Amino acid sequence: MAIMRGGGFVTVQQHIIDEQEDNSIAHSGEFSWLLSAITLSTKIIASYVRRAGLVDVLGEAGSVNIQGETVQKLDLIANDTLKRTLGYRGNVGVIASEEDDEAKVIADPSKGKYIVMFDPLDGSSNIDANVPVGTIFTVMQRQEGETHVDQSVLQPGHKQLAAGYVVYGSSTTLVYTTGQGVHMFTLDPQFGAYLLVRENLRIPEHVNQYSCNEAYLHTFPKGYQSYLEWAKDQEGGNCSMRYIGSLVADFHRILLKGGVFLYPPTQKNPEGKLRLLYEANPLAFIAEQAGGGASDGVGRVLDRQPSALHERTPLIIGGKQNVEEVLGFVKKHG
Ligand code: AHM
Ligand code: MG
Repeated sequence: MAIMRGGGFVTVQQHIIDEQEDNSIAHSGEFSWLLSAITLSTKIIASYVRRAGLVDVLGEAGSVNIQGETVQKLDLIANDTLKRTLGYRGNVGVIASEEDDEAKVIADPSKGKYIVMFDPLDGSSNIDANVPVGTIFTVMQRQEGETHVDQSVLQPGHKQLAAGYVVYGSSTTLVYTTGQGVHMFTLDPQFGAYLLVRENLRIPEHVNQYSCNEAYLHTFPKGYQSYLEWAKDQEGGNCSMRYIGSLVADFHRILLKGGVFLYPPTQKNPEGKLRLLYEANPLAFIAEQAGGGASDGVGRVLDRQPSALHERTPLIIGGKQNVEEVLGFVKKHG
């Protein structure tokens, strides 16, 4: 149910404005202005997702992105939509996307002081099968005295000012943090507004459920294999597994119900598959803000210094105790 305040609904813009005064990005009104570009984009993307099958948006676009992945038509629509709306916000200086080779400068540093990075349509290989997909985004401050934009985007995740995602599922849901808890909104399709439904979400500390593509098990490092073997024997065999194959949807379930998501290094992706800057970092920020944890198997995701825009990382993310359990095995067995 939508949460009412003073007899009225709370929209996402209103919620940001109401955030405490010591939060500079939220209080300045700038984040509200910037986020309104993202919410507008996600409403447009949601409308395409809802009509998939009726309009010509399903299937492959006939190209491959810089990461060697087949681009779907909806990937392009989502990417263009975000770039177009963010481009009209004067305070956005740099944008970087999973679908583009390089970060793009759209305003000089005196005006465009924010960097926005995004995965426009996470899990897009699932779209033809009507499985939830999503948009993940993060906002950072542009570095002072920036000499080259590529360097400016390579900041560790603990410097994020705000992060969030939208899941296009049975409903369209927005989750965001500016470092003051994690808040969730549902898009009311009748009003076209995101309305507050949960505030200060907390990931359960421990739930006996994991989320992992075990088809690659034989190529995981020993520590991950040992954890998965051990987990199945816990609590009298009452361990379960859920894997959607859209990171944003798997993470959203964990945020609400607990458990742990793992994408270890594999033979095919020795550095891990997921991208550090616009997949792992925003979700790690949200996980920590909700009392959970996120590790790359060595240390905290948010402390990792990126060296490339499309850098990949292994990812262990979810309930605090769940993540520590996995790390115990990874640190012991490698
Ligand atoms: P993408 O759709 O943005 O390229 O993201 C990669 C996706 C994630 O959403 C998901 O967790 C993962 O790839 C699934 O990979 P796999 O099919 O190897 O299990
Ligand atoms: Mg993705």
